[in-house]
Amino acid sequence: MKNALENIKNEAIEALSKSEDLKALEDLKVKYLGKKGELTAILKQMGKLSAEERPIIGQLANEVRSKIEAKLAESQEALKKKVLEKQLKAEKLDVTVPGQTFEIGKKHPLTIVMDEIKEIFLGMGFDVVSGPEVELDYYNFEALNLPPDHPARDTQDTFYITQNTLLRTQTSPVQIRTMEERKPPIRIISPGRVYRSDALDATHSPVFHQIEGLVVDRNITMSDLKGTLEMFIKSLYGEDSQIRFRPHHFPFTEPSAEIDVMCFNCHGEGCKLCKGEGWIEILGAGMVHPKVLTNCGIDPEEYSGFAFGLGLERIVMRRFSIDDIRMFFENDMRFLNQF
Ligand code: 2U9
Repeated sequence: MKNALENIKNEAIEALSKSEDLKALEDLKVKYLGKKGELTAILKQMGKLSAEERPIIGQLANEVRSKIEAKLAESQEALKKKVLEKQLKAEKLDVTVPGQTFEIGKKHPLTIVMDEIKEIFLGMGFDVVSGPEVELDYYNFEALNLPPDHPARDTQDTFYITQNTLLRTQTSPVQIRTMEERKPPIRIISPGRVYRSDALDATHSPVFHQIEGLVVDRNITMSDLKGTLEMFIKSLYGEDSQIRFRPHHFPFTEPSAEIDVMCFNCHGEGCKLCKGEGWIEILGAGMVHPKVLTNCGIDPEEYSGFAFGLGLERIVMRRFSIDDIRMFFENDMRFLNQF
């Protein structure tokens, strides 16, 4: 039995030294020291021994158990240390590495100017109203006093979806819908996308942005129109901006005008920026045609109004000296990062 104990001790210590992981150590602990382990098996034979031999073998067995437990603890400690070192190496964090910079988002140039114009009119007591981009022929043309054979209705200019649905060519339908839904006084602007069947080139895009405005109340006159637009242009281009009204014609306004702002580069002399004109066309406007009011259930004998419209891309291109409208939607970060 002495030899058996000695063999178990050597075998166990040898096996513990070779173990590669904590699970293997646990299995060896069960194998040698467990209830059904090899050491226990030997101790069960103690009954066969004489009274003199029993204490000797008992002590030897305890020494073998202690040595195996000591070796087990040492191996567990060594393995745990090895696991920790491996983990630390794998998870090493070099705090001297420079941080990752994240690109922060920026406002698109069209949004910058669109928001500026909205703020100006909100400051003058206007509401901002939106409406559908897929419109009925009625709201985009008929209600605006554009007769069925008017050239603007031609498919050369308009994207038709069906016989009487289309992509709106201006945001005027929003004003029509608002006049159907609200009683005067009305003071709104309607910014948004509009669509025209134009060939894409540096100055034309099939989709662009407009901002239209409408005021309807009692006793609204051309003076109100001139005063409001002058206030708007001075807010947008500075207090010393000068504007001029040129007579024009639109089917939905009478009288109508086109409004220019004096070129801020040459102060009216004429230069490259204003193509030698000295003045830059900014928007169109006029007194709402009585038929349009009537179409919306508003009595032109009791109420009057003015309306205006401007193209956003044209204004933004001039402000930032952008010479190709396609830059607005090609999402070139070299372009967008400049704003
Ligand atoms: C209603 C009645 C009248 C809107 C108007 C203009 C003049 C105008 C152009 C500016 C540049 C379109 O984007 S653009 O090409 N617009 O010149 N727009 S009056 O008149 C209205 C609108 C709604 C009910």
